[in-house]
Amino acid sequence: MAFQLQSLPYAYDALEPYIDTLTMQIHHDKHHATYINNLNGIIEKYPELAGKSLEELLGNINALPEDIRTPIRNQGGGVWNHNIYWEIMGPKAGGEPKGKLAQAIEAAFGSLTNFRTEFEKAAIGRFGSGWAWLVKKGSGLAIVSTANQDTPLSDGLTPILALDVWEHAYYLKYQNRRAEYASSFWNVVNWEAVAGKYAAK
Ligand code: MN3
Repeated sequence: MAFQLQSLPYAYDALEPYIDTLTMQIHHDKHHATYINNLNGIIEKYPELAGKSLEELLGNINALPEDIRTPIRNQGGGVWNHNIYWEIMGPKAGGEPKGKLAQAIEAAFGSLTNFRTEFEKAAIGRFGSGWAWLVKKGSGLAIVSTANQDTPLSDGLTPILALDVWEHAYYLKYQNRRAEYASSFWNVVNWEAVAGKYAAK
């Protein structure tokens, strides 16, 4: 069965004023949808890959036929990365993580404030297009950034928080001010969703 575009778990205007409605419409309905269509176009030509999950495809890219490794990394990554990005945001969100996740962040980064600073640095410092991530790494947490639609899944890491820093994610509202977009992001982070991903597996 072909991959389906995951619906936004909230309305297009739910993240206002931090992420604007038009950006959400174009980002989800055009950009994300295009990755889905392109990915399905690739899989169609390789029936042996049909039925594999994105995690299976992206977690072991070198097992794929050589000519589709880069296309799957780009298009499959584009699908998976946006799925988690929508999932970890929400309306009336923000605030602080609680419980075990809060403890793990403190253990890895010293404090929540320090974590935010380091995460924003990863987002701002990514040259060109890409992502900033909080990932499970071994028994702890780490911040990484990836280029383009590369995903930490391909490095054996488990992402639990994602920030899209492609210009399409923020340019209509923030123009060249990526730092402002990154610091506004904390107002829409759904920490319960992040904690759910932290607790999984
Ligand atoms: Mn995007």
